[in-house]
Amino acid sequence: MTNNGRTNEANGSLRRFMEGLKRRNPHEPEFIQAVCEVARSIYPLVEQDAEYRKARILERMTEPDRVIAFRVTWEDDEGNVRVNRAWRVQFNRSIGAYKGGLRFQKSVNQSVLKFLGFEQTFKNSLTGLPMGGAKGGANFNPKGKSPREVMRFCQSFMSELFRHIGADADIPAGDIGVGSREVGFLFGQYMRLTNQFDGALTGKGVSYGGSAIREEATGYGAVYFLQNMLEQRDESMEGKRIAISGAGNVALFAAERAIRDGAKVVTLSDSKGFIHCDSGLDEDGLDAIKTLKLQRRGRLSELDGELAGVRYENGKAPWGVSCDVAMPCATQNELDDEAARTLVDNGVQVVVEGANMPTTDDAVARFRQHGVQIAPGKAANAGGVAVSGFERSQNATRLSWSREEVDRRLKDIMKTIHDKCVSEMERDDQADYADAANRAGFRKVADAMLAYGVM
Ligand code: NDP
Ligand code: 2IT
Repeated sequence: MTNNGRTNEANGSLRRFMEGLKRRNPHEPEFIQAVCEVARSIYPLVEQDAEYRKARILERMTEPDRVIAFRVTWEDDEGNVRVNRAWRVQFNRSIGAYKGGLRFQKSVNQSVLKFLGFEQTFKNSLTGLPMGGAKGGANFNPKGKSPREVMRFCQSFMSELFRHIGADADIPAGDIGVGSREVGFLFGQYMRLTNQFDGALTGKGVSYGGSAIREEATGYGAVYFLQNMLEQRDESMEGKRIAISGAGNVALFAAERAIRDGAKVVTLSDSKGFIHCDSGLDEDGLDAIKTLKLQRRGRLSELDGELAGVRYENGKAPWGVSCDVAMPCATQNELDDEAARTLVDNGVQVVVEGANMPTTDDAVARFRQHGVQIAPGKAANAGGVAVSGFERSQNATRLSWSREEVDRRLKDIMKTIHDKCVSEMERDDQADYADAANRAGFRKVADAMLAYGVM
């Protein structure tokens, strides 16, 4: 058969695979989007390998090991009984115990958690640490809830979840709406129910088994990944204009690292609008924003006119501001084609995904078409789960490592992930960072699955 014939046949069989996936998972657009993006990159590997094909590796990898769904009942401060829906998606444990965060947000549903669990499997593989993929959460909206309501919700949530997790079984952590306060409530209830103090959750406070740098890890790691990309281009962070979206855990620590490393952070955003500081935020300004967002749980709009040189824009995303680097660090599909077009027109060179799947498919296509490099979330934001892996190691050995040691290991892991991507790109000059991350993450999981036989 000619090369063209083979390509057509491969495209046909990828199309049939995607049609089957859509039929089996109706009403799950985020999950289908995530699989489609990965399948396009790895299909050539599957096609070339008779063992992968015979083992139906792609069909098996796109079906979670199990999805646990449960009700969470709790009482609000007025004594009303409230009911939420919750899940833990245990996606794949071929290379280690299930590992991945918990998200509490009104919009959480099974599709979102399946996409996140699927991505997590590849991300965790890229870290080189022995961790499988999982994700969980609930359609609970923490906004406007009192701390006691959040505590009661977390305790009720854990009253079901505890039987499905464990230090060597499944290790949850934080994600949107779940930070160190929530992990504290969750771990307290886990301990009460199991009578165990162990590493069944990560993201714990440092005084009760948490790791140094876990809070900073995702944002710092994304900036370390960017530094590796810039080095590859013979460029540096100095003076780079970086537009960041989000003002949560990932965004704020990405901003901190970027400012300390000489870049100009020109934007941050929340779900209501964004702030623009054309000369670049300084550390004092960032500290004020951290206090507002992480401690007072307020809105960026409260800063309007409060910080010198900072302007608030209501109801808009930050992508209209001219920048060299865009770092979407809020949520999935937050950067669409129109935003991509504006960024390209304004001269963006690099996009680093701090969030999971923040760039829509057509925005990715537009960036590719214009030679803008994209660091995919599963590589660039892997620093968070990597330091969660370090937290597990510290818990298992009853030791705690210094900030310097964790930071050094985080830097090393981000460089290793970057270099794995570069060597995949050297194997195939058509591949970009996203293809490379998908392929590098895939091989390890696929080979472990083959080793176990048919299961
Ligand atoms: P946080 O809850 O700490 O912060 C989320 C931020 O994004 C908030 O500023 C929030 O605004 C904003 N946001 C949320 N949803 C939307 C939306 N629909 N439109 C606009 N803004 C929105 O979450 P994290 O920082 O932990 O997570 C951010 C992203 O990073 C997620 O994609 C997550 O999956 C990913 N990630 C997180 C890791 C971690 O360790 N925490 C690790 C790797 C990836 P507001 O303040 O108004 O709510
Ligand atoms: O998306 C992610 O990688 C996370 N939310 C962190 C998961 C973890 O287990 O630390």
